[in-house]
Amino acid sequence: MIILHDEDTLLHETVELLGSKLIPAFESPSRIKAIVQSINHSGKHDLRTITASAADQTSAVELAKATHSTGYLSHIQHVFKQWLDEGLVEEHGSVLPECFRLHNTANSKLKPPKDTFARPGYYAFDMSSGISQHSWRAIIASANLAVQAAHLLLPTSPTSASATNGDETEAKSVLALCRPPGHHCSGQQAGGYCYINNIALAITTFRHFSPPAQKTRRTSNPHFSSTSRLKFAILDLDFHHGNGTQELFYGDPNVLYVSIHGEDEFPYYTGAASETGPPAPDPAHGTNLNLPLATGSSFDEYLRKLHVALQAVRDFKADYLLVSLGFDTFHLDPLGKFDIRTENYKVMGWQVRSALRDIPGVIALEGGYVVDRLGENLLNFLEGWEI
Ligand code: Q9C
Ligand code: ZN
Repeated sequence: MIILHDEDTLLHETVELLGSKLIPAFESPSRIKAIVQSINHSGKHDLRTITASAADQTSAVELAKATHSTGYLSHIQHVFKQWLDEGLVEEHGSVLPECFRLHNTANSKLKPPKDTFARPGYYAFDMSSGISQHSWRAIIASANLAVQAAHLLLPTSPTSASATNGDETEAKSVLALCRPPGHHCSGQQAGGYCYINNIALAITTFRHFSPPAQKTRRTSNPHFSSTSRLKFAILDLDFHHGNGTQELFYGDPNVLYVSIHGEDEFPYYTGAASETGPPAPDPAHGTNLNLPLATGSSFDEYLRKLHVALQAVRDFKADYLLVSLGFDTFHLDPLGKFDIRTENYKVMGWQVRSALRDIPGVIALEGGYVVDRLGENLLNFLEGWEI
């Protein structure tokens, strides 16, 4: 597997509340360090450590504007320095929100507060979205990894890994070691450790940089015109529902979002099976599939949902697959509640890949918080994938 990593992703280091105690965030730089160490030790994969150039960073920000508002991006970039200058945070501290935007009949068009201290609450939906001194660099490096992974799969890219391996049915895939993760974040609210939706940037990259011939594709479906836009299927395997990704593509008939996640868990307000896209006859009806799974579920129960998910992805006939890969489904995870073991990830990887072998895919890392088991869990998933 081609695996992309950028050391700048280690620069983001923040805190969160555990009950009423402020602790170092579970989403920590040590996660990526542990994964990289395991990959190196295995000697098995094509690990490419890259550094986003100034041009890459500019390009990632431009691509991010298709997903996030400029006010939001500017806030994430500058808020730490503004807090520092106003004495609201110490050099090694974190910016955290206080008062979230609230439903309000009198003023439906809420503007960001003028008060520097109040602004983080406008641009976040929870308190697991702190911003430290160098967070922005890590956030952009993380997004750039997803962008570069997409570039490697584009048919015309000079650095292309090429769409296939020579064998027509064997499409390439690239894993991006994204950190911070992305699937909880949509237009202009950080949350759940996410700031930029990395998967969405990969999709924007495919759309923006595909050669004209691929931008529109022929379809055999007589109900649509002879050409349609590129189609994408997102398979979200993180323990948590990817509310941000769902929100971004809910009305998009060319993007299928499928998620298996803990029922009634964070982020609490989304992820129900009833969320199937806009009502018919909207063309996006049916392009959202939530498969909530009871907490405590076994791997057998998980596999049953996975088969439903994979069948939906197959039926959608996407041009590209995006996998939001989280290891917080692990039985020991502090934030997850499924009974999934290390060896199960090999089966999981094999199941996904054997069902979707013909679709080129970007795999982006999301959650997973048992740091000293992350490496082996990921290696098992990849081993299954590459059988
Ligand atoms: N303070 C991902 O797995 N809640 N995000 C933490 C402890 C946030 C999970 C509760 C969980 C976010 C990408
Ligand atoms: Zn998660």
